[in-house]
Amino acid sequence: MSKRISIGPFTRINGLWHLKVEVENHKISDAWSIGTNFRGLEIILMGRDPRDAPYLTQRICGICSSTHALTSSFALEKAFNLEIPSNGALVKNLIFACDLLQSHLRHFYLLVIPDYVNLPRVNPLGPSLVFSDRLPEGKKNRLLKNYDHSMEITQGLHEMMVIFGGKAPHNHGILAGGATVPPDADKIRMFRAMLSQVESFVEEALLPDLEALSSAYPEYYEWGKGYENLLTFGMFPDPHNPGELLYPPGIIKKGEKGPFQEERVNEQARYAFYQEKEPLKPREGKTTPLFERGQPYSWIKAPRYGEEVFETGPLARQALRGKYSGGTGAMDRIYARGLECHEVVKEMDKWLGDLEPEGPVFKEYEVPARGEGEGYLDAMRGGLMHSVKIKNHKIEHYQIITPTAWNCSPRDNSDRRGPLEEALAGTPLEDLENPVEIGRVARSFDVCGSCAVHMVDLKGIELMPGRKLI
Ligand code: NFE
Repeated sequence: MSKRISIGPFTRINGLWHLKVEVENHKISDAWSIGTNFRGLEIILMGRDPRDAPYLTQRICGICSSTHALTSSFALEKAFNLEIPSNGALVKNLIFACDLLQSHLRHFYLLVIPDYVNLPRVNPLGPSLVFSDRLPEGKKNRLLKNYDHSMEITQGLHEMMVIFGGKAPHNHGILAGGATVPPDADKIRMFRAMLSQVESFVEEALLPDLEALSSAYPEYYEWGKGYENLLTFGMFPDPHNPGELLYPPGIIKKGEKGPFQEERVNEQARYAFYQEKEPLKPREGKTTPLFERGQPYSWIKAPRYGEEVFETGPLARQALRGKYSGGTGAMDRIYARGLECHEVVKEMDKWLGDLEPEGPVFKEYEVPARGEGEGYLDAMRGGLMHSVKIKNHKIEHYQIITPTAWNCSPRDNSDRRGPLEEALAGTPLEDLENPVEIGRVARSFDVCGSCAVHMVDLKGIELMPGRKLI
């Protein structure tokens, strides 16, 4: 007998989101990933001064804000034909790397761990799922201590962002043309001292906790696999080679590596609440909300690579660079994300050493009357794209495609499920009253509903719970 399970709002993710699955014989037979609000940033940006875009687009989200500043500034620098000073590129990378680390660490300790380890229950707001702990007492206690400590470490990472970015989230340090804060010996010394605490935490807490968790739940290397197609736009602009990225772009299709081709990216919206249904490239992309009954069920469009479905994230980056050689299951995503923390801390140490104290961080420029640029860069959760067209010195067109849009997209125009929907299909559920496996697989993607959509549509929310999906 089949059964429907509906979880909404789906918690311990960033932002709002809703998930429905169909279960047959204790196995998920189908899934629907539902973005429940509308993001209208593209509309807000029309007619604005292009230089505002890195600041305004950061407001999409609190957990990955700097990535929008970085990618937006990257797109604008292409539109302005600007080469920025290497010091500025280093400062931008340092700000973004702090944000990446706080996001990855918060994801592991605060969002993932409660799916696998029973935490002490202090004034719970509602009933939680019931499952038995698998970790031995000693490892569990160490993990719980590190859970608390992770909050201090991630707060410290925000404080590090403030050294070069003025505030966190939504920093003021990253903009088109470079950065706002020139490094000096004092700032570098402060940043380095705090970085060494992060490094110790990653090596002494995160890596052993990751090992303990993954060896206690080996079935999650098999569960949550999905299409096994991985995509990265590349990450961290190379401060010394303008136009190059330190982590290269690329794809892995069923185990085969290949180049990433920007012209293949398109968005499809048959199942999304938007007027334009046909596949559109980012340059032509439109954001015309249209709530309608019938097929559509999400405010997230379906980004596709040509006609193929790809997931994106740290696993794609690590696998493409030969740093991770496991599979593509839920635990592989979690493991690769943890390994990336270790690598990024080491990169940051190198970048600090490359900074030229008091050296220039910004290249002055005039905003051209016309121009156009696309920034393809990985955010913490995977490939992020900002596309801008400028006319009469103002933004005429802007489009954003976020990593969560890739990973948590609804079905596309050919009825193919999104990566997370596909990853859930086939997952066994032991206890239908406590379907803890759903959260474990879904959260391995580090979902962010805020980035993928924005701004609440009260009418939509009212209608959503009662709507028939199929
Ligand atoms: Ni709101 Fe984001 C990241 C972006 S998610 S977290 O990483 O862009 O899609």
